[in-house]
Amino acid sequence: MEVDSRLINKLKEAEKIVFFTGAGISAESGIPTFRGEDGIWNKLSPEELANFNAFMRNPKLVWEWYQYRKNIIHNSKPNAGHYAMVEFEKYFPSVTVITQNVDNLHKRAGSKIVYELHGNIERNFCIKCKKRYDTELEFLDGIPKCDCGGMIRPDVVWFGEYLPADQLKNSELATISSDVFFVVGTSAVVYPAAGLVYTARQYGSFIVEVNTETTEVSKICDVNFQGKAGEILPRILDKLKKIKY
Ligand code: BV8
Ligand code: ZN
Repeated sequence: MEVDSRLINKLKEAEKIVFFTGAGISAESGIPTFRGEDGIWNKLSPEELANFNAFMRNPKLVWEWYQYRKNIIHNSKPNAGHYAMVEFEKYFPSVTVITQNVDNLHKRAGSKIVYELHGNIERNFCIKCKKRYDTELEFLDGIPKCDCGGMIRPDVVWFGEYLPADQLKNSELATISSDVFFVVGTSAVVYPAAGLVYTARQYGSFIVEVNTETTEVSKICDVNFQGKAGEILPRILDKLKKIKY
């Protein structure tokens, strides 16, 4: 894979780097994506799982789905793509990760600034009194209950729910001031997260897509690398090392 010379020239003078990531960055860690051929939503659609009404209608099914995913996540670890993003921090004064993923892998890899737009599967709270439960949960007949008697839910953003305002605001600010904006492993169909790519374009960032397929935003990116993030990001990093020394 030839690393585009335009990208290298941009990286030479860049100070602020943003990595905007989706499920594809965790695919090589063994965590299934949502919409690919092996996507976890092929069997059950997001509407049936990732929304509050679905949870109230069938909390046991939704918890089964999150426990299934948590189990996969607990047995997975960050991959070369996550670690390459961490290493970028050695070469630029500002590196920000904005993720749609709830799997905690960017933090486990060691990224210093991570904004989680859709929450984190390791965190939970009571829907009645909002008490947080970020440790092991006790399941009673398939549903964890709070000491107040309320049901506990995962601290993730479901369809129709607002994204955490601080995470979104900070993500927008980082995007606006970014010199190079990497879009990694996302189908870019979920809003308002995907809107960040258009914000990056509006403010003149150099946009680099890394994806195994073309996506909704491919045409507005300056450079498109078609392939696996765990292979492409380390190769870009190798090129970077040669110019930065
Ligand atoms: C909201 C839950 C305000 C957590 C998820 C315009 C503006 C605002 C809202 C909307 C709008 N238009 C529509 C909406 C509504 C809706 C929406 O966007 N619907 C879409 C589907 C049309 N948005 C919302 O409801 C949002 N809330 O707007 O609030 C509001 C409030 C009240 C009333 C009205 C409005 C909430 C969105 C969050 C939903 N929660 N998940 C969880 O359980 O995980 S979304 C779900 O999709 C995940 O969070 C995931 O992160 C996200 C995006 O998916 P991707 O990460 O991109 O994953 P995907 O599988 O799709 O793609 C993987 C990609 O990787 C592929 O391209 C593949 O080619 C690539 N790939 C695979 N392997 C590799 C790879 N790339 C590189 N290397 C590899 N090895
Ligand atoms: Zn409670």
